[in-house]
Amino acid sequence: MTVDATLAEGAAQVLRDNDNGVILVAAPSLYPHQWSWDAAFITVGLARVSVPRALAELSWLLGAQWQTGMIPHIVFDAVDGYFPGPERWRTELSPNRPATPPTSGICQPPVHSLALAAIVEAARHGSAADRRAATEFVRDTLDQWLAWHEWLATVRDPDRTGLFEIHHSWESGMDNSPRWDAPYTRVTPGVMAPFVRRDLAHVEDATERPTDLDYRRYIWLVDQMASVRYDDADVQRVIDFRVSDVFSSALLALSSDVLAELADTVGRPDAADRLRVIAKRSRDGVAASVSPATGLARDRDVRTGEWLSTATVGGFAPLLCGGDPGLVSAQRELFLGPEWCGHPELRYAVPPTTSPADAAFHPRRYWRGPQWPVINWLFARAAVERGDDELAGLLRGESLRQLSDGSFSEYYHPLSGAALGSRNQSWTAAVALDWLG
Ligand code: 9WN
Repeated sequence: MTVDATLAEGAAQVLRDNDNGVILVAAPSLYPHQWSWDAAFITVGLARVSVPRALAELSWLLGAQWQTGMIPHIVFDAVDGYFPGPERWRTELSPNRPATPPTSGICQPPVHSLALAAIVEAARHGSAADRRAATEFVRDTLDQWLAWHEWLATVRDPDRTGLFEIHHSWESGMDNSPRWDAPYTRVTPGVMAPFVRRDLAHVEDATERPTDLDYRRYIWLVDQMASVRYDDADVQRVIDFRVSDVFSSALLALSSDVLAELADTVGRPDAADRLRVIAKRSRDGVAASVSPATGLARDRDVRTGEWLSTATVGGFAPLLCGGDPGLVSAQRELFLGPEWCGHPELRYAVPPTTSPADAAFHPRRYWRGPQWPVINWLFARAAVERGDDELAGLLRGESLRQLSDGSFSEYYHPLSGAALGSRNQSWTAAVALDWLG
């Protein structure tokens, strides 16, 4: 077997091992449930193996959609082992949650249309039955995906700024990124029920995970949302954390364009039009956030109006959603330059989550510096969408070198290349499989 074939077989094996018969768990022990954006990346990998299995994964996630349109960030499986589980989330307090299965009460970035498109593409090369199933799924579920995008674009962006807000850093998927440091200084946990973290039991070293103070803030926000039964308007009123997320807004733009194309293919120009309105507004919002001083896009603290300027990978949002060619080419240069992928001390030329040149950079701690294969995949996928095959090829090549250790880790030390976090992480295996496909 060639090196690539061995790696692909290893990745496919991880997906088989993490399949519990209903869902693919995000990771074998650290994350024994279905996560929203993980499920999307996992589906991209599954589509390479089996179109029906890929459809089943998305279908399960969609089955947990809230009445508001929100797709929850965790769909809980009937196992224990993760904190916070359903008993801390208490989403049964909300009339909008699905009757079953239990879910968390927040969302994650909207990347699901990329998974849908991957299924349709795989089906094009598959059997007639695959093609029929994929088309029917797009047609039958389109309104649900549309409701999800519209919820983000309206309820989460009441002033139609083009940047939607999040109420917990878990919603960004980049939990402890320095992007959120300033807003978290304004989250001061009060008296709260005690809790025990379970994540630290599953990593080699506690410095790979968020701190205890981070966790107190995370759980405080969960309790605040539960205190108002996850009512969207009330949460906006009481929550200590309201931040416009530029990276996720760029993903909303990209995903809305991709979903609009799919809507056209199933004869839904009405939905396509609505999605293109969202895509344009989000893309404009991302462009307007770019700092003239640094060239990076910025999040914004809704509570104070302050732009947040830490040099994190979130600053490359325009490379995800595209837009003005001048802006995209300036960002591309910065991205490949010496403070980012071209930093001389990096083991692999893929984006660190925080620039090594920034004071907040930490090479081991989760989203504060390590490189995440799924993030590399997103930039590569977006480059393909823009016709930038050169950038996509660079990211693919370097990512596959990084993944050649065969551990399919959650994230990697940007300087030494060491594997960090969970091993056999489903989404890592999935993007490897897609790259090798
Ligand atoms: C909280 C599952 C998830 C990813 C997130 C990642 C991590 C959870 C945690 O794991 O977050 O949602 O417990 O740390 O930050 O992006 O979706 O892989």
